[in-house]
Amino acid sequence: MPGYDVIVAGLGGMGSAAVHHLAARGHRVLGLERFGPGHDRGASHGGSRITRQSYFEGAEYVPLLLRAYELYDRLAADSGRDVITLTGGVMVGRPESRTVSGALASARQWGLEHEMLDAAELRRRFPTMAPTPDEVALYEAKAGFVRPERTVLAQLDLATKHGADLRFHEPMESWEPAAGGGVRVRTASGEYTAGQLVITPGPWAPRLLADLGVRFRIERQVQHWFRPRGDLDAFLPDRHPIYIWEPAEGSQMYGFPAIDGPDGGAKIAFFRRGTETTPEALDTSVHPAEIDEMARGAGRILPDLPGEWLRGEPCMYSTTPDEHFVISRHPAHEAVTVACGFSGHGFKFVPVVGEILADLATTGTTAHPIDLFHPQLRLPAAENRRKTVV
Ligand code: PYC
Repeated sequence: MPGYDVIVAGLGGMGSAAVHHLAARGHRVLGLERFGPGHDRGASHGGSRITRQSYFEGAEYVPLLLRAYELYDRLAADSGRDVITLTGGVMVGRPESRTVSGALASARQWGLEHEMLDAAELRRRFPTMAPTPDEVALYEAKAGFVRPERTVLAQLDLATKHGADLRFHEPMESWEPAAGGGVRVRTASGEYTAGQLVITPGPWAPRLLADLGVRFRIERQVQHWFRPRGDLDAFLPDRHPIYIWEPAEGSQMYGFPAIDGPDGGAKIAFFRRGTETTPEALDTSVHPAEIDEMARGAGRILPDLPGEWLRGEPCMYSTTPDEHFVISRHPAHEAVTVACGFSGHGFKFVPVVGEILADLATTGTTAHPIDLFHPQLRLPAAENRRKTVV
């Protein structure tokens, strides 16, 4: 009999969710992680990640989001940690922009509560914001933010309480199918066997999952914190929503209220302005030209935000060509399940991905709708993108 029912390789957002759900269901679980618990070497750090239900990336994501909201609430209750806060959120751009039209299409399709605001009404409700006259916003009261580090630590704690064996600073070096079924996994410290392996590699996907046939692009993305000038209180979470903004003349930006009080600043970043990197080559400095570019972008949409730059932190997106996730049983290996390529919009799904991975690893299937995420059944990238815009 193998040593474990399931081994999970990689304990960032998705892997920590998988060990939590597997252990809570009573399976014998080993979790392996290259760094320490709640580390900042992937895409599960930075204090906040957006959550929202009206989803411009595709209406197919909405059922998963609804379940993720339930599971975040349950995680908060079970762990006693504050992992999700709803502040409301606005998706801003011209009516025909992907951000606005895609969010509106998904809200209509699923009957999600939302309001459409013209530029004057957006400015009236949120005086920090400076839309151009032709910009509109979809406002959603149920948007907000989740806390990535707290979420990972809560899931790891609960997994341990349910009996999972979690080993840090011990990455999976290789794996192979075991003679009688299942898998054999090697690390620098030993060799382990299990009936199933779940690989949640984050930016190590190109190396660990090269055989999936997906071209992952690992992107360095910088998150910036600014102390706004003017009325600091206007940036606090009881008055300020999260936002994703697609200016006609520039790159999509996203940001948060000052969630840790005025001294912590308010976080803002470009959504897709990354440079290609590898985990080993990641440049962890933030350069003056990047700060200037972010300050200019922020100044266009929130004129008071770029008062004083406080700090910046790079993270790594693992992006697929169509920006849809990869979640499935490995097409060539019955005993392996994979979850990767979250393309910068995955953290809000963390607990439901854990539930899906536990389903796939233990039964080979899931009731959740995940056809979009199969590495080989997906539509060509161009068609996938078209599906999200109406
Ligand atoms: O997941 O909503 C999101 C998001 C927006 C920008 C970066 N991530």
